[in-house]
Amino acid sequence: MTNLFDIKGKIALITGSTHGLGMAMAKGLGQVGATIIVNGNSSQQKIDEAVAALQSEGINAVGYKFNVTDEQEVITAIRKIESEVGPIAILINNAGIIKRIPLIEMEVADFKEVIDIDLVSPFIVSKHVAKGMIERRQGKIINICSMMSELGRNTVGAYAAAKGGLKMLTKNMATEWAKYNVQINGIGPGYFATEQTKPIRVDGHPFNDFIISRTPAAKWGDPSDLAGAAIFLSSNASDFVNGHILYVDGGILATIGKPSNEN
Ligand code: GCO
Repeated sequence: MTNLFDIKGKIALITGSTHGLGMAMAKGLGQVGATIIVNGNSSQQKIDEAVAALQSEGINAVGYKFNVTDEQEVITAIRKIESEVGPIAILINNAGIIKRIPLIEMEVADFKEVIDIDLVSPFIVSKHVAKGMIERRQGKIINICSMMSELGRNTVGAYAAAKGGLKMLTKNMATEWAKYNVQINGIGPGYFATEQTKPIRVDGHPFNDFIISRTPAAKWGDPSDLAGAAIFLSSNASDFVNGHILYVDGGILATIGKPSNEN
């Protein structure tokens, strides 16, 4: 039986992969033989450092700096990647920001910035990568959703609107592109120990205790916990899976939670 999870030699573009969950998925796919395209827009130094970290583990990695919200930059970058490295077989739309501000206090500009990066950019990048995938009749697109694709939380209204929209955009991409043998799915991470969650994860922070009690696995996820889901949705093992959001959340969405006096 061929290895359904084999992605050796496949080229995977992961947006926002210089750190955090993006870097973790880059490592996961790279360690099983995929060629990783690292993307970031903050600094060339961060991209170079991320590429070097992957290469130090024997992973074939190349870095490209471009702004995922700028359609012309995306078009140029995809052309450059596909001529210099090869066809993009796997796209993970991971780049995203969060602004923790109560809606009543949030400036419209802040709201729009979150929507632009977290929802509009996956549309822009997917639209231009999918053109090649559709021509080749093969491709995998993974949109990084969130618990906030399903649930609201104080102060993250713009992020929840974006991630809820990204869930439905995933389903619509599947509706329009699945007939070309392109599989488009989502991964919904629960609460993971990253820089993005550091402010709400420090010991003694009430949210830290809340998440531990609200997660049946009773811990924060480690970014490496996402590798398996990313490999599955990037491989032939998921060729008949489409429009699905795979939650990797330690069980948060499975439960209403329990009172503090129950174990
Ligand atoms: C927050 C967190 C979450 C997580 C993740 C959960 O402030 O609630 O940052 O948004 O990052 O998205 O799935």
